[in-house]
Amino acid sequence: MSDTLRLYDLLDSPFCLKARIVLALKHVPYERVVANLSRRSELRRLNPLAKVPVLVVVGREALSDSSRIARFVEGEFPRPPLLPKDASSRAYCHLLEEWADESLYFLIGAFKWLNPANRARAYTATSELVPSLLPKRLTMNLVRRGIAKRYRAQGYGAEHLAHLQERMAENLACLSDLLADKPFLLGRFVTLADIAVFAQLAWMSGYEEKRLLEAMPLVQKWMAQLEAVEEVQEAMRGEAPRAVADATENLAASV
Ligand SMILES: N[C@@H](CCC(=O)N[C@@H](CS)C(=O)NCC(=O)O)C(=O)O
Repeated sequence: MSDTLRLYDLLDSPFCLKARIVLALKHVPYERVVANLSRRSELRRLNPLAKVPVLVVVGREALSDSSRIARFVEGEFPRPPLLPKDASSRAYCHLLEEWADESLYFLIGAFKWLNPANRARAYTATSELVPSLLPKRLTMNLVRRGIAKRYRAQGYGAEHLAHLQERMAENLACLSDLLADKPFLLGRFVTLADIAVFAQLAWMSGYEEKRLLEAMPLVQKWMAQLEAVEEVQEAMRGEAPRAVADATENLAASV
């Protein structure tokens, strides 16, 4: 079997960033596939929900969902460990990851797509979604309206932004309290909890609500620490790690 990994990816997706950071920290090389709209049916075959990221282990399986991808990569490439060993810390790590992936994502998605002040930036950041044969602005308008409709179905529109921003401020205050006595969320080492929360807040940093971080020095310090890591910077730019013999051998050995 081939040991090639292929990541269906979008740059302005926090879940893709989470997967890229995990792969980067473990120096696992992969091919990046831009999951633009012309690949929609290809993506749907790999993941019936047509969501990114999807990690394809060529000739073996396709893994969708950033949390599943992270656990697969942890199993195949244990170094450096990103999940705690003991059951209680592991459960706590999982809860923080869920909080990031569900609550924070919901709020930041609303900021990106419902706040008119973010529209130009949202369109630029998401432009790789639109293949060159489609009209960019028209397609982005359709994408935005589709997402706004989903928020509306849950009772939220632009008129609720102030409330959602207040909720984000409360969440950031909790995060700040969690970081008051330790450098990372579970202590001295980076875990998947840090990566999941960081990926969401790094996404928010591209938008007007970045200002909410300014009132949170401990959160800013924690983010700056992660941003200073070269592998994290590469993942943020969408660059895959270069091949490292050790990493590919690791996968091959487990097949
Ligand atoms: N729980 C999934 C969420 C993935 C997700 O929602 N991805 C978004 C991009 S940030 C997506 O592909 N959305 C397309 C859609 O909902 O149609 C994960 O952790 O990977």
